Amino acid sequence: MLRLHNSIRPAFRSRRWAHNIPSFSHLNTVNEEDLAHFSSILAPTSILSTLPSISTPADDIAPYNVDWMGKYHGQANSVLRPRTTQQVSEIVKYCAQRKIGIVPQGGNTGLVGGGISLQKEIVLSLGAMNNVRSFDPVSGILVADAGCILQSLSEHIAPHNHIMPLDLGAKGSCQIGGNISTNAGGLRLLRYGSLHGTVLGLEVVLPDGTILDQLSTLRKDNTGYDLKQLFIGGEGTLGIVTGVSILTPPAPQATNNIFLALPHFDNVLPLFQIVKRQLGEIMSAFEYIDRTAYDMGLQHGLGPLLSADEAGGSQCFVLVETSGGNQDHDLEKLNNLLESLLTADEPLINTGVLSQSPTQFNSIWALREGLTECVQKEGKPYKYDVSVPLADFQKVVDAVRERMISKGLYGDHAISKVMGYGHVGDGNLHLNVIAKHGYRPELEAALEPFIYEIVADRKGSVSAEHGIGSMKRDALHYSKSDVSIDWMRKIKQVFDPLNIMNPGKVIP
Ligand code: FAD
Ligand code: 2HG
Ligand code: ZN
Repeated sequence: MLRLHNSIRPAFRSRRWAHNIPSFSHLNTVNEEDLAHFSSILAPTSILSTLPSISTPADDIAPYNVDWMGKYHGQANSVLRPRTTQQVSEIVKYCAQRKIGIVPQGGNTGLVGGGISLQKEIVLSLGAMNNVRSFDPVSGILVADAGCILQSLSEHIAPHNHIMPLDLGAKGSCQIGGNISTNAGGLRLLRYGSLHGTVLGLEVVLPDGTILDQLSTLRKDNTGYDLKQLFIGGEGTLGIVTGVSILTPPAPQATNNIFLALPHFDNVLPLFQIVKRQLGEIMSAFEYIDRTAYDMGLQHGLGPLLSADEAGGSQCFVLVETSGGNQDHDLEKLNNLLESLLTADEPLINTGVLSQSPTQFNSIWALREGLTECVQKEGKPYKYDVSVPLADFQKVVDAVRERMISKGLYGDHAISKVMGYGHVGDGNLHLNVIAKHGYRPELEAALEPFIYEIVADRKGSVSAEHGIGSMKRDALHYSKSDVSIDWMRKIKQVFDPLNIMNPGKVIP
């Protein structure tokens, strides 16, 4: 019989857990008169609406009303696609007068339901604002419209030997404005830090339509409160980011990666210490994949990076990337690392592979980056993006699986897989719980607040990098004190007293 480990069982039951339905009685729904006004601001092709005067086909508006996972379904009857900051400002000014709720939407790849309207708020999509405003190859400072797709920005600066300071599996669809609004972490955070450090300036349309121009390109600017920080991770609740100034690092001269198979999860921590010590400044990523996630990846055509024999007997896997200045020097370090790991008296790894070509380098990354899409093919995912002490990563995953077993909810009829992967280097676990045949209230009730309580017991965070959105609004107090939430409310009130900007998101 499988039992919860005592060490991981939540110590308390929260009496505050409830999904509250936000009241939107203060807001008006978009009507024909509003559409007529929007038509005076925007070109006809920039307005989509199910109302008779526009009659956009349902299929064309549907993608704006459902999130990437198919978990959150919106009810917006109209979508606006402005091309300029001035247009955004005029739209917002009008919405403030008319008390129409606005949901800013970027690439719609968010994983917490933040970019989907909850009732009938209008969707303001930034996708048509996609110009690079300037790039200085000497300083590496890029200024761009918020709707630029992350990958296209990478491609724009690549010929100048620079890279974006963030990289994520959604790079082909997510927008820099969405990245900033969610304070996305991703695969390069270990090396280049968070957007709170790399974003130098923002242009934001505030909830009354005022344009806040803080599009600074200064590295140093200590002139009072740094307002832009509020919009980084603000999830569209304080304003609409329309322009971005961001510091991009020079492309590393040499990048390599290795993929390691570990006999046991307990080896991850000592391995992390050794890898950090031996690779020093060239280590740029340390990513974790548990056995369930690895096997799922293989089933969906990722890899194999190791033969079945080599991978057999391994409980988990680690991807290490180096980014340095000298290929020979970096390879020597990596080879020495692998040799010392494999010849140790009590080896921490079963085996490992070092990529020998750009193709192999990419296929090692493809396994890690492709997991989110594989999960999606397996069923409907409940995603918990948590910060917990590294030593607890696997215990948390096991505890959740055991809970579902104990409730009779584990198996193809309900939860078919529970797995963990993520950014070990950042203490960020992606716990994915797959409902094979779709979302069901009793599955969610078994998972929440159970998981949030485990996280709170460990003084972790219920959102390491994906944000709060509507999914975790009522779980915010597991990671933030009442005093913090109170001050968040006060800040929201200062910026958005009418509560029109992404209402019902983030703030409980
Ligand atoms: P959307 O999903 O459109 O919006 C997200 C939130 O930001 C919403 O609340 C929305 O209202 C707001 N918003 C969007 N644009 C603006 C704007 N211009 N102004 C104000 N508010 C705005 N996240 C990570 O942190 N790390 C990862 O490694 C990672 N990998 C991912 C991999 C995949 C395959 C997928 C599908 C998602 C991944 N994510 C990851 C989730 C991540 O949050 C998003 O991919 C990304 O940052 C959101 O950008 P977006 O343009 O799609 O924003
Ligand atoms: C990642 O790190 C993303 O791959 C997505 O943050 C995480 O699929 C997930 O849960
Ligand atoms: Zn992640």
